[in-house]
Parts: sequence; C-alpha cells; structure tokens
Amino acid sequence: MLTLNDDERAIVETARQFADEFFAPHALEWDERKHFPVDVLRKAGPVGLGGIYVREDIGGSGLRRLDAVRIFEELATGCPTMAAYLSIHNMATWMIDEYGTEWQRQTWVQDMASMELLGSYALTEPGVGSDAAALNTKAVRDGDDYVLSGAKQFISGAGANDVYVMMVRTGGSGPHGISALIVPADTPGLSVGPNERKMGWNAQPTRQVILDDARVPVANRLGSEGDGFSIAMNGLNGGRLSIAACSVGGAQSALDKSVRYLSERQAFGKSLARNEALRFTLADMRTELEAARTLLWRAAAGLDAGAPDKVELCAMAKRFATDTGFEVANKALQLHGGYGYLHEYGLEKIVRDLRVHQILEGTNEIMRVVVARALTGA
Ligand code: FAD
Ligand code: 2MC
Repeated sequence: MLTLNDDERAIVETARQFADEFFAPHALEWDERKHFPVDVLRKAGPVGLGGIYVREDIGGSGLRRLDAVRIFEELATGCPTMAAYLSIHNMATWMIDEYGTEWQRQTWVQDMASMELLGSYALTEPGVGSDAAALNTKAVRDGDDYVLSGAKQFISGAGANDVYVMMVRTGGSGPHGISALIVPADTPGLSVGPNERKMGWNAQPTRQVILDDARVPVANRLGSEGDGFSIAMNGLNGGRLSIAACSVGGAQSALDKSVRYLSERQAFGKSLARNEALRFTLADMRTELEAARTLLWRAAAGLDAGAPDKVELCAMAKRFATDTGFEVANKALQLHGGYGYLHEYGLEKIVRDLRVHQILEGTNEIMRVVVARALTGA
C-alpha cells in the first residue's frame, strides 16, 4: 500500500500529466478572472477523471479511494481549485452510482462520468452548516412529485452545473427526516444567487440555490425516505479524503517551488538553500507533508476495506492533511520573501485556495467532534 506498483504509478502519472497540461498553465489567470473552465473540465471525462471510484459498467473508472487520493493530490499540483471541484463532482457521481436505481444510474451517472453533465452537492443552508441534521429545505409530496422550498448556501459549481445531489427534509426533525434527491439544474422554480466573492477557490463558482416550489419527481430520490442524511455522510467520508488530498497536492507544489527558489536566490554571499535555518524549514515541510500523505493513504485504505473506524480515519486525515497543507503552503510563501506575496509567483493563490479546505466538507472542529465522539462514545 505504501509503495506504488506499475499500474498505480501509471494512474498517478496520467493525473499529473493532465494537471501539467490543462491546469497549471492557466491556473493563475482563471483565479484572477474568476473563470470556471468548463471546457477544460469536459476533457477530464475521457481520461477517466469524472467517475474515478464509480463502477465501470456505467462508464466509471472503478478505482479505489486509495487511487482517488493519489489522483487528487496530482491534480491539485496544477490547480487546487479545479482539483477540488472535480472531487465534489466525483462525490456526487458516486452517490448516484452507489445509492441510485438502475434508471437513475443510466440517466445521470454515465453522463457525469464522461463530464457531459457537471454535478454539485447541496447540503449546507444559510442557517445550517455544521449542524447539518437540522436542515430546513422542505420537500412536500404531491402525487408523483416532491415540491421543494428553501435555500441551499455555498454550493460549489452552482449556476454552471447540470445536476445537484440535494439533501431535503421529507419528514420530521433530525437526521432521519432527511432524503437525498437528484435535482436537475433546469428545474422550474430553482434559481441561483450571485457568485460569492471569495478569498480563494476563485476558479469555481459558489452560489446560493433558491427553491421556490420546484417540482422534482419522486423517482429522483436516492434510497428510501429518511435515508438522505446517511447517504450525505457516506458521500462526505470519501469527499473529505479527496479534499484533503487536494491540500497535500497544493502544498507539495508550494514546497517544490520553494526548493527551486531557495536554490536560485542568493543572499549573504551564498544561495539561500545553503542557509541552515531555511534547510530545516524545508526538511520539516517535507516531513509533515509525508506524514499527512501517509495518514491519508491509511484512511483511504480503511474506507476501501469498510473498516469499522473508517469514519474517524477519514475525519482524522481530513483535519490533519488540510491543516498541514495550509501550514506548509504558508511557510512556502514566507520562504519566497516579498515575491511570495505577489500573484505571479503562485504562492499566495495556493495559500488562499487551501485555507478553505479547513472549513468546508466539515470544518476541522467538526472533524475533532467526530474523532472525540468515537473515542469517548459520547
Ligand atoms: P457554522 O456551522 O456556523 O460554524 C461556525 C464556527 O463554529 C466554525 O468554526 C465551526 O467549526 C464552529 N462549530 C460549529 N459547531 C461546532 C461544534 N459542535 N464544536 C466545535 N466547533 C463548532 N456546502 C455544501 O453543501 N456544498 C458545497 O458545495 C459547499 N461548498 C462550499 C464552498 C465554499 C467556498 C465554502 C466557504 C463553503 C462551502 N460549503 C458547501 C459549506 C461548508 O461545508 C460550510 O461552510 C461548513 O460546513 C461550515 O458551516 P458554516 O459555514 O455554517 O459554519
Ligand atoms: N458516515 C456515515 N454515517 C454517519 C456519518 C459518517 N461520517 N456521520 C454521521 N453518520 C450517521 C450516524 O451513524 C447516525 O446514524 P443512525 O442514526 O442511523 O445511528 C446518523 O448519521 C446521525 O449521526 P449523528 O447522531 O452523529 O448526528 P449529529 O447531528 O449529532 O452530528 C455531524 C453529525 C456533526 C457529524 C454531521 O452533521 C456533520 O458531519 N456535520 C458537518 C457538515 C458537513 O460536513 N458539511 C459539508 C457540506 S459539503 C461541502 O462543504 C462541499 C464543499 C461539497
């Protein structure tokens, strides 16, 4: 597990080539222009990046979570924001593949795996984030439809996507009153708010989604009524690993830039890479990233194996790798001196992009809640 065989290396190299060719050359410009490059995302389908851990009979790549985290790490070396959007799209696609009927799989998964349809995941609401089981968006049964009213907040990809996997309330309060629905983006009664102005993740849109008597067929429900919270959380277990992998990849590219920069930059009569204090900083960055990567692989293997502690492993890896990734990227910025603060060097973008990974897909405080509950049983 901890060393790659030839097949695993080939998968990683494909992802790296994709990142090098399609993400890296444009990442700074997309960030500056707040441009969501849908045309580039569509190219990810034919190389198997639209349904990485989706079954092969429907066009997925049928890979493990262990492969997925390695792939997202490589993609994020080119652009953490685009890698992160792909990770959310993959999570939504997997949820339909895993919990959907055959009709739902045929209708959506195939085209999502090929990236003809772009997916989003909609759990958070304006008044409900960490306490997700308290969500309020209502879905009232009317014949063969649900009628949706409410709002979702901070939805990645909204306004440019084709389909939402959306968690709504079909029953009483608490987690067991929640259902998961596949909601096409062109559903009448569904509208989106303005693109949020953010610190980072500028190359993908984040919008509110407003539901005003939006009708969705009951046939679009994943699983039974009341299964939605469990489906949402099971999607997030893997999602948390993928986001964490994006932090490791972004930070690795910041470290690589730092090694190059310190080797070239001269001060006090020698290259900065010969300065002992800075060498120790580089050594710690490498060590901490390797520790994060190792925990991530261990958690992914646990998720693949259905380990009894898979939820805590995913939470630990998400917390540790996103905190480590941010800190390593921030140190890399410091190592570049004033140039680290300039847009064109690419460091400040990585820091801005990685900061939000400590907040979304479950804040790092919530990750500690999950781990502490598992430890103490309460
Ligand atoms: P709150 O839940 O209000 O938390 C506020 C603070 O209190 C946080 O520091 C939190 O950690 C802390 N806190 C809360 N409860 C506890 C507790 N019990 N113990 C200790 N500390 C606690 N959501 C989606 O559904 N889909 C998306 O695509 C999506 N994309 C996003 C993209 C961006 C750029 C951002 C910023 C957010 C996105 N989110 C998305 C929402 C994200 O998941 C939430 O912001 C996050 O879960 C936190 O919820 P909140 O913002 O309501 O904060
Ligand atoms: N995996 C599988 N099942 C889970 C689970 C997980 N990670 N977490 C909870 N569950 C189950 C749990 O086992 C229980 O099942 P049952 O009632 O059948 O025994 C049920 O869900 C309810 O769980 P809790 O009793 O623990 O619910 P509670 O409300 O106390 O806390 C908490 C749940 C805080 C862990 C959850 O609300 C949470 O993870 N909050 C963070 C929200 C979040 O991650 N949002 C991310 C939005 S997406 C995003 O940001 C993107 C960028 C896409």
